[in-house]
Amino acid sequence: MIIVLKPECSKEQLISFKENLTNNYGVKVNTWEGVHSTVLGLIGDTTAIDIDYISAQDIVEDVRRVQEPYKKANRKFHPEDTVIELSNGTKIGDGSLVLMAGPCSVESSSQVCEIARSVKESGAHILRGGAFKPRTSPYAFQGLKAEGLDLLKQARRETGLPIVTEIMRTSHIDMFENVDIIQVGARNMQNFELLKELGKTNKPILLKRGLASTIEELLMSAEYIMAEGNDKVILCERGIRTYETYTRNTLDLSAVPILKSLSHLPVIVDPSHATGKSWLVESMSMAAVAAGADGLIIEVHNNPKCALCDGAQSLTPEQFDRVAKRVNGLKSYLTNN
Ligand SMILES: [Mn+2]
Repeated sequence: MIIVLKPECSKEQLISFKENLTNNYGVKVNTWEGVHSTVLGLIGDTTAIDIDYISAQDIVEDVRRVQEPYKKANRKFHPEDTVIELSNGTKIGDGSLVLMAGPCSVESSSQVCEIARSVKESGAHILRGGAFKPRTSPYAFQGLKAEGLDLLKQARRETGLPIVTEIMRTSHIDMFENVDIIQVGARNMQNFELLKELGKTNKPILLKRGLASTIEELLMSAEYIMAEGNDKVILCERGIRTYETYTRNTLDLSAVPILKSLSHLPVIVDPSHATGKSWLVESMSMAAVAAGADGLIIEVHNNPKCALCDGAQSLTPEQFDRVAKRVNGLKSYLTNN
């Protein structure tokens, strides 16, 4: 962290400010005294220093971080990739391509079980499905809730596929005890109380990027979970809101290599919510794999026209089968060349 002091800063103020920094944060302070102003360079772990507190000091002209404000999610302090292993042996982040597929919402036993069987046959490793749905309108279908969780577990019993589903509130954590991966949706990416509670569990957490969140904000949200002791975080790029209206969101594929370089956590891509259009899912899935994604999460419905949620972006089982074949083909080409 670099701090530029105002020209009028006195010797006494400088000494007491430096003492304050050393005593409170345990950092080493280097000082460069120029003709017009003095510059301080803080060496050590500055993650706990509140940049707003520093800039609020009368003698401070400017302050800038040169180190990322996250530590546990930071590749600098953890160079090896994090690999998350589920109880059935499925690994995420080990260099393979993990496919998560299933309906936006769980609607009925036959619906979710039929989709689970077909996506498994196409090579999916994990079944996705929403039981609690964060909908833009309070009048839209809100999900089957607890019954939806039971139906996901039924589909898991029938197919052996681990399940990933979204949590919306802290008080539901106990209900998610038997879920394999807990998803935090885009709208809850900065629900810090929820993140902290999930950090106290040992469940893998699929953390989606908020629709108006920066890459650094996503990593800071991962840091919230990890700071409580849970380092099993999977990052998910699902499109951000821009001025473009043709697609539901704008898929920020550059986030994939950037996140992989800044962090050791696995990164997956959701081409369904990123585009909102089923015909774009295949090309964006291919692009995500080429960009280095560790996996994809794709919405699949056995009858998209009648889906209670997100039908326009859902693939049919046949379309998913084609996408799975193409991304797996691309992945093996990239691995061997
Ligand atoms: Mn959806």
